[in-house]
Amino acid sequence: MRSALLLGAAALGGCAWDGPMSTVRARSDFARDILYVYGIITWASVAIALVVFAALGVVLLRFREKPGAPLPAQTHGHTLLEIAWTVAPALVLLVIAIPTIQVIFRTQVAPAAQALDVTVRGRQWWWEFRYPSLGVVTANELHLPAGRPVALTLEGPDVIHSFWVPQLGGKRDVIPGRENRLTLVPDRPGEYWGQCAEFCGASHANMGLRVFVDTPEAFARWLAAQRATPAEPAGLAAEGKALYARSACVGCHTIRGVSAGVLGPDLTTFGSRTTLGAGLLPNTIENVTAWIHDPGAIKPGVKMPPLGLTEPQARAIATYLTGLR
Ligand code: HEC
Ligand SMILES: [Cu+2]
Repeated sequence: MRSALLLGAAALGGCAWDGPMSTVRARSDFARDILYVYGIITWASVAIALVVFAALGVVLLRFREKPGAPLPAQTHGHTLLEIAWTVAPALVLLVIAIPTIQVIFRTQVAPAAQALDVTVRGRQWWWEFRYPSLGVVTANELHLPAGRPVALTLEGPDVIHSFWVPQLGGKRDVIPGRENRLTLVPDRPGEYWGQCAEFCGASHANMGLRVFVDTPEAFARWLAAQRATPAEPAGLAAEGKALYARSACVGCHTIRGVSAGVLGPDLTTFGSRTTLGAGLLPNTIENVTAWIHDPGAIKPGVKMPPLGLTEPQARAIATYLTGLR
């Protein structure tokens, strides 16, 4: 009994109505469609369970063995019963199938003409976001304007990932060599958490993302900051920039005007991100210093090698990078 209670408590501990990854608080048309099907299936299951358990209760009570009672009537091949238990499940399936198929088609429609195009590239173990029409590239934190349709093109260079932001939509697979699409209209400003939902290797569990749905004005401000050339750093940050520019970092990372690597996230405005390492840690100088020093100690299997920098060197670069905003 006690272990059952403990197990139950542990399982329920994962439930939260309004957590940052709640599927029952839809914040886009896509998520609302999914929630609608989810609601139908849940309530249909509840209704069926009530009928089944009520029937079970009646049978258990009425047909209990009583001392001296004769064997109850035995039934074989009851045509009406057989028809009933064939038709009833078929009806249940129909009730589930019609809205499900409707929603499948609705969530596959071509994007609206005024939709904002974003290419989402899932990589081991981070996300790249490209806005081809705006000329912006960023990583791990996607900004979208509220109320405007967005057309995501999902692709990737390595293995299969799955893009999933429970309050906005997904899961939709990100498959190398083909383009999947996901179209949605985020309707309320806020911060929404996402997660890769297809096992993709050592740090799959550490492949998170954030979506910031901004008011149109806040989105315009964010966009302007992404496009601006960051101010020339001074002091420790200037030392960091010089160190960065002559380290192997430049082979993997892009910082507009400084380096043009493509294996790792674009760091042009890294300081404007709230998290480090695909949602893993808050983006602070301390954490970035530790990351640069030995990323594998923070994120198992990470595709960024330790580069043998001393702690003060790592700190100088971290100061430079977190100042890029
Ligand atoms: C071999 C390629 C490679 C080299 C060299 C490299 N990195 Fe990385 N870096 C990556 C990859 C890949 C990631 C993404 C890791 C992840 O989140 O799974 C990354 C992530 C990062 C991040 C976190 C970005 C984010 O959005 O969270 C920072 C900061 C960073 N690198 C800085 C550096 C610095 C500074 C150097 C040089 C000292 C460097 N990197 C050298 C490949 C590289
Ligand atoms: Cu994954």
